[in-house]
Amino acid sequence: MVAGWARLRTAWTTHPSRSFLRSDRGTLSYVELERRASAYAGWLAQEGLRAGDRVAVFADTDPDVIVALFGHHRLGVIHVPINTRYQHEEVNHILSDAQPRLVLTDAAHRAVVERAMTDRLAVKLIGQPAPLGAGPGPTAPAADHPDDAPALMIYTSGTTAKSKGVILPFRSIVGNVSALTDLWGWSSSDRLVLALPLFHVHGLGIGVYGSVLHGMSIDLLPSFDPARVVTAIAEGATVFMGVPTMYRRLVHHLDGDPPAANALRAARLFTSGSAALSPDLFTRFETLTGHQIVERYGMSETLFTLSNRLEERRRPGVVGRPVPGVEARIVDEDGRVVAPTEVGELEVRGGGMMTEYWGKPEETSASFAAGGWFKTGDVVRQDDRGDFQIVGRKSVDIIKSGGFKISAREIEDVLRDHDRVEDVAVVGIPDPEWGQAIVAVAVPVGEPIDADTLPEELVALAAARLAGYKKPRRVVLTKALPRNALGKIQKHVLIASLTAQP
Ligand code: MCA
Ligand code: AMP
Repeated sequence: MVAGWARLRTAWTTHPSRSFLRSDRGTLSYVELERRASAYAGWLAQEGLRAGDRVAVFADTDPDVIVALFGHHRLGVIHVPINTRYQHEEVNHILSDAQPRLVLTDAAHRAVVERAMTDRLAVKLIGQPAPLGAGPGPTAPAADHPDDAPALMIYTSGTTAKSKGVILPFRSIVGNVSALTDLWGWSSSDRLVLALPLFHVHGLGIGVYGSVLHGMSIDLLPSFDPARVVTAIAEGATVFMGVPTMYRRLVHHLDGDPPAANALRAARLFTSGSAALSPDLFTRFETLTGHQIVERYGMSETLFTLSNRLEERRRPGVVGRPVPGVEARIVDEDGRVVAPTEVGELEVRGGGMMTEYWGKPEETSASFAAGGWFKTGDVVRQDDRGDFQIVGRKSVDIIKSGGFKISAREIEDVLRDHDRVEDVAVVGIPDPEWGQAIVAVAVPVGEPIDADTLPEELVALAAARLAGYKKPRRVVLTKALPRNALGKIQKHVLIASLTAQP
């Protein structure tokens, strides 16, 4: 079976008469997708772009973002989506690192791009006037790409301050997404409600590629809205994918609207990923809709690694077994493989593996153990049936809020710029809505003062420089941070004391 580019290319040209997408901006068939992607790729080629060049996309969810993706694939240009919540410093880091030839943006984000740019870069408004227009123009014959050619570069946070570009080749994306969606029984009679952002692999990877690989159609929502999810399903959509925060809001909505809960019974499949789905939420959703959410686990670097099986009764808190093509093992602190029921770090191989962190050979090789095993940093165990449970993460410096991965150090670096901050630690504490909520613990220069305004100033500082979801939800002032004998901040101690006194 062809694993990579050719399979994707065949998939999106095999169903010309089918509807590909419904959105607030109208509908798009597979044939229109092909025509517009080809016209856009022709324009890019005329502008001198070649395979391996990068194009960054910093724009809200829109059909044109998907047209751009397939235009990039036709030419072999690497598609670099940027989180639309980012502010100029965060965007500047990505543009400096990825060195794209072109940035596609929309009216709402253009000012941020222009403020972010250090070098002169071509910037175009997505969808207008020429690049993504449906009008006549040169078209590009789809080039043949090796399966290992890079298709996507996804920026993700690690334990260090700056995000890294994960390079994903066609082989990994197509092989792994089709393996996962085959497990889930996706077929051309399914219709996906897609309300996840198009800049991460959950929405873009499973949502867009998965649909195309099966000739499915997508109801594309501009953002997550429980009422619109219900309407889409009432109108015939069959599949919904979300992060746990979305399910929490959906359950809240359905609690007050029994007919809506009933409408969801008609759907075929609900899946959750990107963060832990609490057993309570799983059960409440099943009670309301009759559906057992299929939970799965993944990572930008490895794509989709573990999933519940459709045919098996799901148990809350369990993320299932390796997706076909993926190998998984559990290792101890010294990298020795442990018995499956012991707790240890999850390492994975095969499947949707990245090829590298862009321009970072040392960090790339440090992230793999001998034999090509990727060190996920997630702490897991297998139950007696061989199913995996995610127990936690090795590093307290990585926080997951609402499905977004956040580096504690990036926030600390910003807060440290306040001239009254002597020391600061950022941690994630358990939170029912977001999974984890960001709390900053700061030591002010000198003594804390009565009615200190430092907490509000620190929140404002973070809000001015970082994406809104990285803003501390709470700031606590203290005289000193707990440190061990080597002087390292004991974040576990902080988390324990903050969790004890909400
Ligand atoms: C929004 N806010 C948040 C978050 N999102 N706060 C903490 N964490 C968040 N994730 C804050 C905003 O800053 C704002 O606060 C307030 O919530 C309302 O903002 P709004 O934009 O209206 O929020 P929203 O549109 O309702 O967003 C919530 C959301 C969103 C829909 C759940 O966070 C989301 O789309 N999450 C999905 C992320 C995702 O796709 N992850 C997949 C990664 P203020 O006004 O005070 O600033 S891929 C992955 O993890 C792997 C590979 C995998 O396995 O899937
Ligand atoms: P990202 O870098 O955004 O791709 O996030 C990947 C991380 O999300 C993983 O390393 C896990 O920590 C977390 N994650 C993804 N899926 C799940 C899940 N089903 N349960 C718990 N954590 C998850």
